Amino acid sequence: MNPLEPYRCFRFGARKSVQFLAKTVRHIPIIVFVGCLFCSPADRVNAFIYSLDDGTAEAAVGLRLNNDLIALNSFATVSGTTIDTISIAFGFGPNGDALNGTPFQAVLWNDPNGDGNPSDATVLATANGFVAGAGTNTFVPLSISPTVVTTPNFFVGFILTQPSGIFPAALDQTPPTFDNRSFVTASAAGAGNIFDLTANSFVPLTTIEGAGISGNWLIRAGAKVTQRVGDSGRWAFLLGLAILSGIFVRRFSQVTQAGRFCSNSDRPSRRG
Ligand SMILES: [Ca+2]
Ligand SMILES: [Ca+2]
Repeated sequence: MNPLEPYRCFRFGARKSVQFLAKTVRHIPIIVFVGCLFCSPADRVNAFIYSLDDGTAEAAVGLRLNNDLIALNSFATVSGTTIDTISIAFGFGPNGDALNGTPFQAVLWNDPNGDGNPSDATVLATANGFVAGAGTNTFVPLSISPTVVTTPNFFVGFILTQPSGIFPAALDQTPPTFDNRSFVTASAAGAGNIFDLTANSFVPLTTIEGAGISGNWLIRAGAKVTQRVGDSGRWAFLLGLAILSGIFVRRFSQVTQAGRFCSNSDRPSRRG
């Protein structure tokens, strides 16, 4: 009698194969569940304040004549930013209280070429308000239509027609200050241009350092920043798949080894 039994060997291989598949696939629901649990991304919204100042002004900047003054800060955009508030603290000086009640317009600009310089800035939103708390480091918040910023930088600032000899723009000079982040420009009263900042000729658009003064305006932007969370679960999922692949290879190797042994004449037949 031939000691080899190919038919029995085939049955044994099939049974092992079924066991192998059963042991392997039983991990799949767990891995898929964990992967779905962590891979299901969700949006997390956080309030965020864009600011260059420490909340206290050491100086204030203004014009000797009654002209339109425009002051603005540059910020790098955090991904997922929606600006909804512009807050400004106004300056001080002799007759600083005369500023209170002065109308102003808060402005949000984008930065089309993303270089942090507002020479190409485009207006995204505005809001009108009145100066209050001048010279007291009190921020006047103005709500704007929630605006998503898609450029790498953006600018927030104000335009107002200032009384002569008043210093509307409050400046933080406490170190550290940030160069090339605060800008100023001016035009004749009523001629200030927020849509083309380079068109203001009384004081051409410049950094505050370019005007011989260092510091940063007390001008802030309030934002909601939306961040996608749960992406880290992707790696947990991939790790699970890697483990599953390892189990598959290991068990496949065992089955292959068993199959070869079964078909080998060295293995005695159960019938033999
Ligand atoms: Ca300060
Ligand atoms: Ca630019």
